[in-house]
Amino acid sequence: MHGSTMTDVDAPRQAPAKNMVWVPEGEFLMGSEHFYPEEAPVRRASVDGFWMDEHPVTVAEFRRFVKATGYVTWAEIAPEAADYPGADPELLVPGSLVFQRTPGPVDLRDYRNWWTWMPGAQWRHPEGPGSTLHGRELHPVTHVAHRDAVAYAEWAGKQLPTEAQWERAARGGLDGKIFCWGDEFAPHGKMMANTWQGEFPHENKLLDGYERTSPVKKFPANGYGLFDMAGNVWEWTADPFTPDHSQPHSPCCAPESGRHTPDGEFPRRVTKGGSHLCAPNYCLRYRPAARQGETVDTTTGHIGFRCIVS
Ligand SMILES: [Cu+2]
Repeated sequence: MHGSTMTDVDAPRQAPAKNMVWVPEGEFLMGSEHFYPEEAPVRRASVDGFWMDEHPVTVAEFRRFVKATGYVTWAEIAPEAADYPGADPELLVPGSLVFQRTPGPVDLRDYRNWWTWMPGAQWRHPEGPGSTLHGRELHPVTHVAHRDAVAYAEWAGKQLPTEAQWERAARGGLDGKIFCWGDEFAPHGKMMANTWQGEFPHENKLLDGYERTSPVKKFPANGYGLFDMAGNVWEWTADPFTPDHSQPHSPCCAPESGRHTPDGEFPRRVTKGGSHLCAPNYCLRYRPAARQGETVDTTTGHIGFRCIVS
């Protein structure tokens, strides 16, 4: 329910699918100059109106897609040896990257301290073979590569958003604000998104109530009626990411798949929104301007997606 917000002004009468909300056309301020260089400069961008999923694609929704199509995700397929020069052959089995909280402080420059390549980890087993989706039907699906997100979108008759569409949507009509809801991280002490509270990556104070992903729609919607546009999971977009090697990666958000083609690294796409692993003391990427370039084959427990219809 979004009442008489500006979303109603130019909205076509009927949503193309359920649980989609209208993001109105218009100009907005894209980017930020207060955090990371890859977010600058602030510039005027404009998009046409479009429909967007009100929350990230859930486990239940993704399961329907897999049941209907027999689709096999990237993380379920053994990596090709040619894509991993020098890799230990024992690691060339289906798997994915799983976050593991460390017992104490670690060197924050080495993401391998908290990201583990885990054989058997995939969307059905987010923390590895022993883990299940029991009780997590309404959590965002994770461990999906870019092509898995595209395949779902095509099946659903939808598309992945561009970065500009995603950021326009995330801002919810609040131009130039730090967060999707304003400039204050926790207004009146209220947690507005599933992020990391405490010292990353060993101390999670769980002030938001969740250690890993959370069911969608547990935190307030933004001005357009969209949920989970900050935190919970990073979301794939359709846009290529232009790498700038002069800028250091912040590894809490950008584990490397380690996979390379004979021609070099797999291409990168922009991911948006930050995740449950984004910590105030370290990464601060639960903001609409924040962005990361992930290689298209990267799968983890903190990357998902949502779709649009334009
Ligand atoms: Cu982060």
